[in-house]
Amino acid sequence: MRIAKDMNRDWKFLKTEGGAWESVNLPHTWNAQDGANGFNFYKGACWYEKRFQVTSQEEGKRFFLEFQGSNSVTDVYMNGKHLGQHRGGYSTFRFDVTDGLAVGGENTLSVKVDNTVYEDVYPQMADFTFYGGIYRDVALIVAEPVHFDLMDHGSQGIYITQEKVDREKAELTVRSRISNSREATEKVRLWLEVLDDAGKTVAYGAREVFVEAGSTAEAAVPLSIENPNLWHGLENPYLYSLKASLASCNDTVDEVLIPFGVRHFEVDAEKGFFLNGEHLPLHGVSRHQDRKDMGWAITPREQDEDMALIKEVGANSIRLAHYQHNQYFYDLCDREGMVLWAEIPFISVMGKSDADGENAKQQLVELIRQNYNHPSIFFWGVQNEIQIGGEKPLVRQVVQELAEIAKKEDPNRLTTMANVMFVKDGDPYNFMTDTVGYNKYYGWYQGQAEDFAGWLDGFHAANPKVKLSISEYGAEGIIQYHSETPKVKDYTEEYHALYHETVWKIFEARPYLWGTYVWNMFDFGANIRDEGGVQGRNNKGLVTYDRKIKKDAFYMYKAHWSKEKFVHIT
Ligand code: GCB
Repeated sequence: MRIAKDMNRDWKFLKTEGGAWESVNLPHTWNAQDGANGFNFYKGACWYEKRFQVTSQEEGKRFFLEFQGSNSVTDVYMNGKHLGQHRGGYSTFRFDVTDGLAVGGENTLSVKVDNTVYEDVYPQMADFTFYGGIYRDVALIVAEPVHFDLMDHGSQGIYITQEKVDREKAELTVRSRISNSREATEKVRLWLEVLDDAGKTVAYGAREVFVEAGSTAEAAVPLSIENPNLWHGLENPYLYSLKASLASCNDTVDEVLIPFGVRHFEVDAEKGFFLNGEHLPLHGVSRHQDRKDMGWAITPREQDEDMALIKEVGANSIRLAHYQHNQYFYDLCDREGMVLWAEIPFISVMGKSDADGENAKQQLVELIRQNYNHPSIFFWGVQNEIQIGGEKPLVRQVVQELAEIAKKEDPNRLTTMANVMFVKDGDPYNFMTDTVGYNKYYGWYQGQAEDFAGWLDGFHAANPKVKLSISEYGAEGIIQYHSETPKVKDYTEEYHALYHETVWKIFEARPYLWGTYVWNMFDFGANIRDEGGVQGRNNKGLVTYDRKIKKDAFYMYKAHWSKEKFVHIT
């Protein structure tokens, strides 16, 4: 049976050539302090090293090293041998380290991580700090020679497709990839069982699969759940579990448990978002993954705290900007009932020497395969404000290809993207994805908050078939600044609150908007910024960077969105 060994402790870290090694534990970033202090933070290649033992009882197993996120170009060496490189800072990646591992002895794992900006690794230019380091968990997975595939773009090797779901029945297809590293063909028995939340079996299926020596085979098994309990957002985030196991010669050799939920949904260009046939206006916030003095090297404690604040404000949807977040957070969203927009960091610009956006495509495939089974995800976002100006037809083509890849990987979810102001109304670009979002900043970067009404109605009248959302809107609000007569762009907490109150009224009266996403739930580190005298930070959050202070606008949304009862004092 497989086991995952925690590899987070007792690393050595070296920042600069010729410098001193220091002891660290993961998650770790070398920019925890300098990353939020203005324009200069350390970008370059740093080294991590860890020694560990593998006991002789583990002879004959397969070993995989799993990194859940390391920013952004990572080279892995085992006992001096280069195992490979991963480009991209947000997805899980694994290396099969079996060959060259000293079983019954000590091993040295060396990892070079580089957060230099490369032209072909996304993102290159964006309004957030690119914290360097192995900032998520590392594990050593020890598996039997026959196991569910661990090498398919960092996925679990098991994909649950919801073919057709309604109140009477959920028809599923479970596609399993099975790997055999033995030197002979193996006959394995694949056993799939769906358990309800009380652990009772509600569906099952089995298959015999022949897996040739040194290869991977796939098996698709249909399963159906009668009268399913539907996953229904905050109201009923009901989860089943899929227990998938493999037996060879009657011995169970691998087993995984995958939580999942069943639901159906659609977006209507006039009426908005529907979950299980019921209208559900998406009251959304965006979230970045960093925290003051920690950067991206956060732990479950910070993730839980973020979720508690998002629930408190009453949001039912999150845009996880602008990259793949930690698996822990997607699991949390499944359990809490958040409707998610998940996206890749294809932001602002395509590298001049990048011919076809290869790295964006790779990150999209990783995002989808790694997160395929999360019921909370409804939208795959393929780009954010990527510049498609006249001389850049190639960028349009790459966006089109990304949308096609997302559909091919996952025909059952909707594609989306976050456009910037300069996409013209009526532009066919608006139809490359199933739905679109616009990042709009009336009342901050241009005009007045009230201007939203005219723009929205004009856009909707000119493009009645576009399924429209507001993927970002917001204003800076710095808690040290106050005014009794707040004005546009004065950075005060009062203007921030007034802006949101004005804009929210406009959105609420327009049911054709399928979702709206406050930019941002939390202030975040943005090294390029110098806003209102605060260097290195974007202050558009409803809550401060350290999560200690909820701004006035937080309470405004809480009053509108939350079901919590308010006491009116007269
Ligand atoms: C945007 C970007 C986001 C920025 C935001 C802002 O449109 O997508 O990454 O942080 O504007 O605050 O300017």
